[in-house]
Amino acid sequence: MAEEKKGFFKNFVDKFTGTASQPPVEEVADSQEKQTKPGFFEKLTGTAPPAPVDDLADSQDKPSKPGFFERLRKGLSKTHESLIGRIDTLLLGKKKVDAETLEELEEILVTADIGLATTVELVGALEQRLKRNELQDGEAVKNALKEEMLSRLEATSSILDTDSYSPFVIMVIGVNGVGKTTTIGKLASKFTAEGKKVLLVAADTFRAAAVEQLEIWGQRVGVDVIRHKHGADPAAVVFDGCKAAVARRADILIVDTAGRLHTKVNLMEELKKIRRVVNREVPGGPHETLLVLDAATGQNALSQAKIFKEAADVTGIALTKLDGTAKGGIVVAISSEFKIPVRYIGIGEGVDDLRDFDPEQFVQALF
Ligand SMILES: Nc1nc2c(ncn2[C@@H]2O[C@H](COP(=O)(O)OP(=O)(O)O)[C@@H](O)[C@H]2O)c(=O)[nH]1
Ligand SMILES: [Mg+2]
Repeated sequence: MAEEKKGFFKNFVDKFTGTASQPPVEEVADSQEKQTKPGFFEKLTGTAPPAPVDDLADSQDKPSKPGFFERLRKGLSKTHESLIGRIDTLLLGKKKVDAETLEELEEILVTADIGLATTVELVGALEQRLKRNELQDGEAVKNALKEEMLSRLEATSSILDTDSYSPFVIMVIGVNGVGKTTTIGKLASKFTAEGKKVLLVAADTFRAAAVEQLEIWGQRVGVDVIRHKHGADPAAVVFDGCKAAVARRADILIVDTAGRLHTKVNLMEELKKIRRVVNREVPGGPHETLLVLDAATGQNALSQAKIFKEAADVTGIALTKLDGTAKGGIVVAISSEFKIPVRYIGIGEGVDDLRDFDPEQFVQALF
């Protein structure tokens, strides 16, 4: 029976990724979990601790804490080294640029998680510029690359407007460990600070600790959490959450979901069921299906985007853990390959380590 399931699941993954060489999602999910070293809290509860209270205090903009741009730049420093560092070595001081230069640049981009399809596009655009004699020296190539990246990011970028519906329902999805619950906590804090009334729904009922983790975030940012017992039907919690959001006139309802793909073959069915319930209770909802991806997983994040996009109507992406990874180039790959806007980026575990994605700011910090 177990064998049969595995076979079915593998077919399912192959069907969605269109290739058998992609890592199966079970491995994807596993790798996510291995990435976060379990500390005492994790061992105790089987889940990750929310940010320490100090972080919350920090968010009240202590003068000593560097601004978001500085932290973004610092977070992206490994990506900067591996991508821009190598580009500089190739280009700086170059008096003459030719097809060979662009070939070498292509290799750097592919190995820096920009993704094959996007790299081919970017280099194609640079070749056009070369033909038009616009690339006189190395500096010009670097500037052109920056422009081409920015224009691709800007083409798909759009900030999430939560004012268009009330309650505005955000369904948060993604595999285990990518940072869904943490992102929800940060979002709840952000929206509350904007004066909005927020309500959270703990629909990851698969792990008791997951509900608890969301509740802790709720307490910290002063937002109510609708929950059921561990193991309850997620759709039933979502039903109650929607009812409560309407009755209490909440502006925003954020639904946390389970992501244990390797033990829940029918996860996609569960997500569809949740979606149907939301839609019945809140016309037009969910208004945003936010896929959370962990930047540190690089190409795995792309396979996850592919699977979820086809099965779950993803309308936006939150890219977490851009701090401390060399795989930040994945932002460009996701935006230009999937044409799904990156709404938010996460650069740390603290409550104020999440921001609206700003392509201009991102490219400035990266370069
Ligand atoms: N460094 C870093 N860690 C993050 C970020 N977002 C989430 N995390 C951590 O990733 C781990 C898993 O997060 P969690 O929200 O429980 O993931 P979930 O299983 O998708 O709900 C936790 O230890 C979080 O603190 C981020 O932007 N940067
Ligand atoms: Mg969670």
